[in-house]
Amino acid sequence: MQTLALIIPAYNEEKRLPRTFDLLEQAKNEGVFSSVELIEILLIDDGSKDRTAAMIEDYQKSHPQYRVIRVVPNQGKGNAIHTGLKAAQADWCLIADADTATPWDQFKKVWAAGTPVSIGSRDLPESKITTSQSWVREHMGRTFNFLVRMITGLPFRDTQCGFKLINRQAIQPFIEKLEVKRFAWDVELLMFARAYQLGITEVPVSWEHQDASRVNPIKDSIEMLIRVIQMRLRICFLKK
Ligand SMILES: Nc1nc2c(ncn2[C@@H]2O[C@H](COP(=O)(O)OP(=O)(O)O)[C@@H](O)[C@H]2O)c(=O)[nH]1
Ligand SMILES: [Mg+2]
Repeated sequence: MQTLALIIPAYNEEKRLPRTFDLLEQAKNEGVFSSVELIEILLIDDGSKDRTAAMIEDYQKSHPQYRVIRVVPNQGKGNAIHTGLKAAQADWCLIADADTATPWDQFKKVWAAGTPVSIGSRDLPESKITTSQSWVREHMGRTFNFLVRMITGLPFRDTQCGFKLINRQAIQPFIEKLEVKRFAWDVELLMFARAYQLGITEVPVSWEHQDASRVNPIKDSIEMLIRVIQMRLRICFLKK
């Protein structure tokens, strides 16, 4: 049986993580992960200023599968995910946000896609958005994805959903080349996956917006766009 690791980046998530852990335990009991052997749950605490790491360590006493890796100081979501991908031992890594905006049962859909990289999407006809984000955030997201398609030629409607299944072996040839430490990390990984001819599927998932976002729709979107343009230039000169 193939093995699975969960990778959850966490920045100041002391308040949102307990619900995520409850939902995860519930999903495990309901057999959401029965097609794989779930061997590790890695939380990457990215220099949080609250009790995130201590809270996970407490939880770990009764749930030994959970493990916290601390990055100090805060370096960004992309860096946290790269850290998790390098630390994981499993065949597959499911990257998920700390706020369970995409319910755990959506794992079945990305798993069924069967490609080395399968990305959850909030912008396909079959995606199901149960609680929307604000008009501004939704349109910033759409515009960002439009520009990503224009600049990179990637065909995806939504590169930024925090729910992605990745075959660990398949990304080994380029994992050390990933450089984008903050929120545009997804676009970089997808550009590398395409350059290395990995199969990528965009999978419609359900999504429920959670409050208390750590992403600033204006400042972070501008930074992300600059990164995407830099990546586009860098990937032109990519040597395998
Ligand atoms: N490691 C790390 N994770 C972050 C950072 N900022 C946000 N995250 C994580 O990224 C995920 C998505 O963040 P969230 O605030 O829900 O963003 P949104 O729902 O996309 O607006 C959560 O798991 C956060 O803890 C950061 O600076 N470092
Ligand atoms: Mg969120």
